[in-house]
Formats: sequence, C-alpha cells, structure tokens
Amino acid sequence: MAAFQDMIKPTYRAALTSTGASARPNRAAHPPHALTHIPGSRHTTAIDMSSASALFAPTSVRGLRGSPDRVVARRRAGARSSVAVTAAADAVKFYKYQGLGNDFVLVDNRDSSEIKLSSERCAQLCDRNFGIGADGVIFAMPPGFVQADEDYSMRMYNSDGTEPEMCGNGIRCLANFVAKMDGAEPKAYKVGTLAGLIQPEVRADGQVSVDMGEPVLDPPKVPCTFDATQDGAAVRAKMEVDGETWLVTAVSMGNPHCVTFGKEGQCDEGGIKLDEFALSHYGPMFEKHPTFPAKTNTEFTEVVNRNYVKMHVWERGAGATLACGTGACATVVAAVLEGRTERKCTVELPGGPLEIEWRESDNRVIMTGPAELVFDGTCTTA
Ligand code: ZDP
Repeated sequence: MAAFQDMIKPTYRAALTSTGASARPNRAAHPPHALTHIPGSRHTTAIDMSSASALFAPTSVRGLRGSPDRVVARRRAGARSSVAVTAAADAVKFYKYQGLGNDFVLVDNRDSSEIKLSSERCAQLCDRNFGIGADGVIFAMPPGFVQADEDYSMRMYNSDGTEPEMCGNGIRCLANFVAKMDGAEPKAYKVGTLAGLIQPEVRADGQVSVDMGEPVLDPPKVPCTFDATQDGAAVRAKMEVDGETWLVTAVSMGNPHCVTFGKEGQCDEGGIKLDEFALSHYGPMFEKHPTFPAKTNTEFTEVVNRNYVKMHVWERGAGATLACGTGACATVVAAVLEGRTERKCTVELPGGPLEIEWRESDNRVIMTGPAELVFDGTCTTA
C-alpha cells in the first residue's frame, strides 16, 4: 500500500485530499461512500446519497481518470462533474461489524439471491485507505442455499476478492445483524454456507455461540498433500518453510487451516514466542505453500496451559487479522490432536478471547464470542 501511494504524484494526491475523493491511480475512480462514523456509538446515521453527491460531486470521475493537472485545473475553475456521482439504484446499504477486531462490511442481501457487489468491488471496499476498510465483505442471503429449512444463508469475500467457504467471526456478526433486523429475542439460526449448515445462537448476554460443525481431518479434503500420520489426520506433519522444518497439523473447518506450535524441536521446548514472532515474514510462505493447493489460513500458536492458548493468525486472502473464528476452532482441534490441551479451551487472539469447545459427545466444535455493529452507511456498486 505504501508503494502504491508513492506512485501517486504529489499534485494528484493534493487534488484528492482537497476534494475528499479517493481513487486508485490505475483504476476507475470510485465515488466515496457516504457514511458517518460515530466512534464508540452503536447508533449511527447514514448520510443520504443527495448529501453525498453535494459533498463529492466537484471532482469529476472523468477528471480523476485523466491527468492529475487536469483535475487540479478543474478544481481551480470550480468545474462541476459532468458525471453524476451517485444514482439511487446503485446505492447499497451496509453495516460495519467487528468480532474481536476481525471486521466486515455486511450487506443485507436477503431480498435477492444475486450478490449485490462484485468481488472486485468488495476488494476495493475492504481497502483501509481507498475504501471503507475491512477484512472481508459478508452477505446476508435468502435461505435455501444448503437446505430448505434454513433461516438465511451467508456468502463472503476476503479482502483480496476471493471467496472462502466459511467465516467464523463473520457468522457471529451475521447472526447479531439478523437478530437486530428481525427485532427477535435471542435465538438460534440455521445458516447455509459453502461449508454446509452452520448454527449460530444469539444469547441473552449478547455473545454469539456457534455450532461450527465437525472438523474435517482427511488430508485430501482439507485440502493438503500430506499423508495421514495419526487416525486419518495429518498431525505434527513436517513442512519445510524458509529452509527449516516446521511441525504442522492440517484441519478444515470448511476452510483450510495449518496450525503450528513451532519448528521441529522448538515446538516441544517452549514453542513459539508470539511476542517476538515475525508474522508477516512467515505468514505468506505458509499461505502459499504448495502442500496446501487451495492456499491456507495459518495459526501460529503458543500454549499457556491446558485450557488456554495464544494464537496469531495469517489469513488466506486477508493477511494478518486481529482474530479468526474458524482459525481458533482449528487451533483447539489441532492442540487436542497433538495432546497439548483439553477439548475446552480459551484462544486468546490479538483482538481478544474466543471460547472454543471440541465436543467429545458429537465431534462438533462450538465457538463463543462477541459481535458488534460499529457503524452503518451507504456505498455504491461501482
Ligand atoms: O478461509 C479464508 O480464506 C479466510 N480468510 C476466511 C475468513 C475467516 C475468518 N477470519 C474467520 O473468522 O473464520 C472470517
């Protein structure tokens, strides 16, 4: 991102700053989103699109695509846009949610089975400088995706525009959202996802508890190319990364996860020290490792005791995030398989703790944590 901004000529940058508009230098300019952020408040007001137009119209979409000097010249001349910045039909209402700092733009798509924003637009909206800023975009969709008696279904795009199968923190946000929209008492929902049926329950204390289903451990189904090492799973499998051997356990929670407690030797002698861990150095090497053909989320984990671990995540398609729900579930499954923790465990993430239980009775993983509306607003489809 820094390199990207350096590419913008100073005059161009000045023009953008002075108008409040923003655009990527090599893409079509996008009208900014009309939104109000009231820090610390759950109550927000969306600016309607007419006020957004008034605010941003002086910068021409065509001008931004043209030479920077022309933009400045047009500004000086007080030139008005010949291109309407917004059209009501293109306005999409969104709700910005976060779960332990893993943040999402949530779109109410329940009136149509067609997703309202393209994957490219989602990637733009996730950008923290040129967009709203988020780790992904979540769509609350109509039911009938996995089975007929669903309440809703959920789709998601990562911040790079790729579509994962599941999103643990995201489904807590979705449950919180539909509960608010329905004005319902705390209740359980059946939500269809690309990873099958997932069942979040909004509790009276505001926390959301999610039945995340059974973990998938068969290596080809994760997917990864390891041979199974223990009970049909790849546990403490050796993986060469950056010229060293790491021991990893491969778990799918609908989406692929590679959980590690450290390098060979290190992982049994104190393990990873997360405070000193170079996440952005190692993360991308794990994410794109050829052992995981669909790429992978990676959890770097430090065991504190048999009921408490700390974990830093490098997400597939999103990089370092403050929390990952599916990743916390995969971490506890891996820790149990490696004999490091009990089945009920707190996973402390940079954004806060998640309570995870891998139930012995039915093999299902239950995740409990918060979800919170931060602000709402309106964006455009292009
Ligand atoms: O599998 C993937 O590509 C993930 N980046 C999806 C998002 C996972 C998430 N962080 C979670 O909480 O499970 C939303």
